[in-house]
Amino acid sequence: MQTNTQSEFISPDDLRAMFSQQMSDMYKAEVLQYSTLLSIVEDVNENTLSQNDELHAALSRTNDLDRLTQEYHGAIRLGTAQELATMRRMFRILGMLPVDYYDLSVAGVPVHATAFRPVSNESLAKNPFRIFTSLLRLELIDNLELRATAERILSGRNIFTSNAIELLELAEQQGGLSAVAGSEFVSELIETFRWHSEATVDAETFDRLQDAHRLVADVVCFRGPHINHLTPRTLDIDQAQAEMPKRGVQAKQLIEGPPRRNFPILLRQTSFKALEERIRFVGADCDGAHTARFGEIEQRGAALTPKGMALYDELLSEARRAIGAEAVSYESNLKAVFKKFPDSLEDMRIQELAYFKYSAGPEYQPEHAQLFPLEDLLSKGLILADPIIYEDFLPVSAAGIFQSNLGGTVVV
Ligand code: OOG
Ligand code: NI
Repeated sequence: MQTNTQSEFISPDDLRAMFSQQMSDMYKAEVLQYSTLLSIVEDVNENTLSQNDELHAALSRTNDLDRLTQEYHGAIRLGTAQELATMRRMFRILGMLPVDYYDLSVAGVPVHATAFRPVSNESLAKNPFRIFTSLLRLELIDNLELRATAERILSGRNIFTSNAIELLELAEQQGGLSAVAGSEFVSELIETFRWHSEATVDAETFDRLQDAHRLVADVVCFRGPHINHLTPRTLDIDQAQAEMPKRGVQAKQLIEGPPRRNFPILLRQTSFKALEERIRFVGADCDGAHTARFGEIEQRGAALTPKGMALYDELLSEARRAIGAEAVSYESNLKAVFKKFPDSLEDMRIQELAYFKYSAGPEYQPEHAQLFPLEDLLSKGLILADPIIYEDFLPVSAAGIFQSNLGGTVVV
């Protein structure tokens, strides 16, 4: 365990590693299929690496090899701005800061979101875990009386344990936590994300909120923001997708994001369908069912420059427009449209579509510096250019993940 010798505080990176491990253990115990998903990803990654030495070398150069087996992200949905404000303070102790803004109301999902994640290369390399955090937008419920009911229920709940709040305040006052207090803080915070099968409302209220949007019921009717999925990183998402049904896991039909390529870009994601779980309502002998929790996998590729991102957005819209016009399969159409996105590292680099990290190759000597320009050094293999991995999310994909797990009812 690393501590900061000057202050004797445990580092936020270590706290985050503990947090993601405990979250994973809790989710494996709660959602049995998730363990199957993890073993699929492990097998596929092992298989992919054993067949591709170049990929193995590149991942080890960019520090990705060690973090492959760790969960990459999870997701929660909060009910009030106050909950979000306190969550921001909690995540800061774990070295997770809000990055980016995602407005999902444009896709009919009544939330907006950010992702709390490590930002420095060093922290990302130590533990990449991040949480996609959505905030419910009750103002998008048209029925004013129902909106007031939801507001009243949410204002009466407290999603953090009192110990978590105390330790948070201590951490903020001292500028950190000792190893002992830190590990207590993590265990207390984990409680916030635990699943509770007892709803906090009666069956009738649940149904009315569920009718407004399934997501509203999921957020409002429970004691806290249960973690709704965790996502490990796979090196071959198509292989993992094909493997899922073979092991009894019901996969979502489409992989979100760009098509399969030789050199992956951005983010491709797929999930298994949310499980139907028994829940208990307030009131005598009243049981019901709720579907919210699922498992997801993702394959990450190169981060794109604004120019590359504009091309991605343009091609994705083109591909989505074509659907519906004819009965072409989504995947083959996507692949055809994305032919316009160069699929070689050199083209992506020279056309400034993706970001790269440069490093000296094994044969590089100081005198080679005279051989500049860079292109000459690159072509001789003295300097190596590796794509920088995309660390954020994609709004259209996120909306697709939400919808496939909550049904497509639109409230806005
Ligand atoms: C979040 C869905 C978004 C992703 O990977 O894009 C997401 C949710 O369902 O709460 O996790
Ligand atoms: Ni996700």
